[in-house]
Amino acid sequence: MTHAKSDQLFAEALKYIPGGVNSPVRAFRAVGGQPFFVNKAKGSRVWDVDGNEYIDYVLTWGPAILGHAHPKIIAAVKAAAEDGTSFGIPNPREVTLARMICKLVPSVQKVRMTSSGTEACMSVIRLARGFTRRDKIVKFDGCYHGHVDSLLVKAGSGALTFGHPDSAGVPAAFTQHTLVLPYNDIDAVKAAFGANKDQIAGVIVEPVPGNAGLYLPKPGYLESLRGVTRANGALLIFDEVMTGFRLARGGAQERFGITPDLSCFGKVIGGGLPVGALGGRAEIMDYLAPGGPVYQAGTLSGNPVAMAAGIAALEELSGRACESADGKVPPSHERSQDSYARLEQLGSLLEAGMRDAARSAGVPVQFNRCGSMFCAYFTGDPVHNLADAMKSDRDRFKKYFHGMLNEGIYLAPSQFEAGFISTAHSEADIEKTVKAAARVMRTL
Ligand code: HOZ
Repeated sequence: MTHAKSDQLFAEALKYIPGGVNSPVRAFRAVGGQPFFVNKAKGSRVWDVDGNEYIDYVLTWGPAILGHAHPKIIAAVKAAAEDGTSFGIPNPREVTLARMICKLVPSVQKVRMTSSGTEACMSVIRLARGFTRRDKIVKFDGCYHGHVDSLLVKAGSGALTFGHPDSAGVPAAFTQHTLVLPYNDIDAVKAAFGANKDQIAGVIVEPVPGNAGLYLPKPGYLESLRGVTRANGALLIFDEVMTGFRLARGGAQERFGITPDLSCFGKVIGGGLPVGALGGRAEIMDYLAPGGPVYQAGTLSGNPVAMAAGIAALEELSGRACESADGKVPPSHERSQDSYARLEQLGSLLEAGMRDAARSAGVPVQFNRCGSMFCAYFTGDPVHNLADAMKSDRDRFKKYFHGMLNEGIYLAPSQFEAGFISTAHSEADIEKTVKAAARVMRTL
């Protein structure tokens, strides 16, 4: 595999772009080597500028749940762009996407669009504080809620990957109201509420944390979070930027049967264009300006082209369910071979194959999976939180990453990111991936 053209472009990029990239984890620094440059993506594949083809499990970090360049999304984007790329005044597509989200996610009665998941998380924190008139926010170590100042404390994703989970440039005063607790430890949450009576505005959590690899909530954990927040007059905020419309039609909250007060979305909701959103109970959402005192705004929020892509993606994922006359959407598990059943099927095939590959190679691997999200940790111990994730052998991960890349399989270039499967992946893709993993694992 040659990367001459990518290397040349990266050398040029380094001259004009800090680190040569517009988002740090893309730089490959956690795994060594240099990033490749992509100029085409279709279905489950991406092609780099040197003509190499990869089966893609990064999927633009989650959004491409239908695979790359889905024809319905491309058609919707083209049609919307023909009518104008931005109006800065209400457009009908905003209403359509908002109505779809409210139907698909019952905890969301009203929704405000943003242009990224980071913005959604930034605004949701302000809203929670404004609504409760309390200042403190609980977050969990290893969870990442975008590059929001007050939440860049023990953060996951690139912040963790590059060893700056508490970013430089964030004044200590900006994070003094952020309480950071270990995930999956409900006693720690109870203790925090005990020590900060009537001061905690809300608890923000990735219901299935996907920014320190991937680990799942222990049975009863999310239910307990719901109970403790409610008992203390605090809001439960689900950051579903990764899990929304991915782990089920109604996100992790549908999959685990929890009703948060507020939720943040991004990635899948934009069909590959920049869209984020925050939503929740109407009485809380109405605290946002212009009706309420909590200010929030955005020039490109509700952008018609981005809305068109999001509508097409959710329509394709949900079938006619979004538009049903009675407005009721059956939970995904009650529907037969739909997108989510397909993703589950592909996910379990990958999980079984990867576990087999590790077992026969004699390499200790924890293959964590939830629906179409996954992560392989190189440790013999189960991974339930950041401390467990940190036990993974990262040198082994690097070799695994490059071994897979050489086999034409593109995984996230960091131990602390999740992998994603799309409906465009095939059984043959999974089989090829598992066979490659079996070969690579024997070399670790
Ligand atoms: N925040 C993304 C990973 N959790 C990375 C985004 C990117 O580098 O494009």
